[in-house]
Amino acid sequence: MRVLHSPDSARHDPALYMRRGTPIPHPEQAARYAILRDAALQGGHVLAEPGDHGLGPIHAVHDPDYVAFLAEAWTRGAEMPGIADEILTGAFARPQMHRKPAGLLGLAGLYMADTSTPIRAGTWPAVYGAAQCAVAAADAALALGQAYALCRPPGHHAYAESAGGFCFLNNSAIAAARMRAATGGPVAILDIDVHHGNGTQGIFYTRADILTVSVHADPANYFPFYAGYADETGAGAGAGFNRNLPLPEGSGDGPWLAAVEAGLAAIAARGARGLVVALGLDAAGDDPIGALSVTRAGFAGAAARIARAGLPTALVQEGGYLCAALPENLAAFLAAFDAART
Ligand code: OKP
Ligand code: ZN
Repeated sequence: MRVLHSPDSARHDPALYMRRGTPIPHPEQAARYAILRDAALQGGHVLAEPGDHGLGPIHAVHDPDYVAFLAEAWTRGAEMPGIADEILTGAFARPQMHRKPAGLLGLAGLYMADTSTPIRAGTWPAVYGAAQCAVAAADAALALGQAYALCRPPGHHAYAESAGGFCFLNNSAIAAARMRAATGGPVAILDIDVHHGNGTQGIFYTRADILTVSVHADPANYFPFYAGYADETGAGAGAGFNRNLPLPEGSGDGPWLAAVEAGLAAIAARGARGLVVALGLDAAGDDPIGALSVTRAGFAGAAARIARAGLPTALVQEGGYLCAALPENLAAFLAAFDAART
């Protein structure tokens, strides 16, 4: 398996995160990058850096003004008196509030959904490098059959013009748009992160050429709360091209793999020419913020089923947080995918 990774990923290292009123160490730590990279290396996979494909593939799914905000925010930090290591606000625009303020602090609340996405000195190089990995993995998947993008920070909660849920640029969406442009489409995204891929759903909700399918813990009492329900099936030209498969909290391998199979069946029925897997590993039973109970055998089973779909496949890293199972589950997934392809 070709592995695309960017050392700049480690330059975004958020410190704290407010969890239910208590500051805790941010779960999406820079250490995830080296842990996932080393797991891939020890699995015998071939590591490569992505090259620079520019802003074009990013602008294919994101608002240019939002992208410019991400790129420039840190260098405008002097506008925020008292700023230390992070640009972050506690005031957010509600849907009823439409004005775009000039100042940096207000822009942060316009372009972010929550307090989990601080912008630090190294944030833009990290998110840019992750997006480049997604682009290069899409290209490699079409050339070689499959590739894995070690994206960090993750992306599937980012909308066209907002960050949130640890995500800034939607790496999976960027990869899918790249595959759509190269193949003529249609292409599909199968999101198996434990959290619903709300940003990805939002980006493609009215499009029929990029099918979005997400398997996740029921959002009724779990992040991202406000999207991810089974009755969200797409709108306009995209009606019927979004599929959500929420599972009860605590579900294990059996129901999770059944949902993955249902997602793959929906993708096969649409004649997809390429597949992006939003590969969160936080459905694992011992993930520190997960809500399902998937085992290593479960991840291997999902990988084999996805590989056997026979599509050019870009695996794009999403969540999966620090625990002993994290590198084991990545190694098991990549090994099972390769085994099912040979
Ligand atoms: C990003 B990805 C914990 C709330 C968690 C943010 C979760 C972001 C997950 N009390 N809030 O999908 O793994
Ligand atoms: Zn997640």
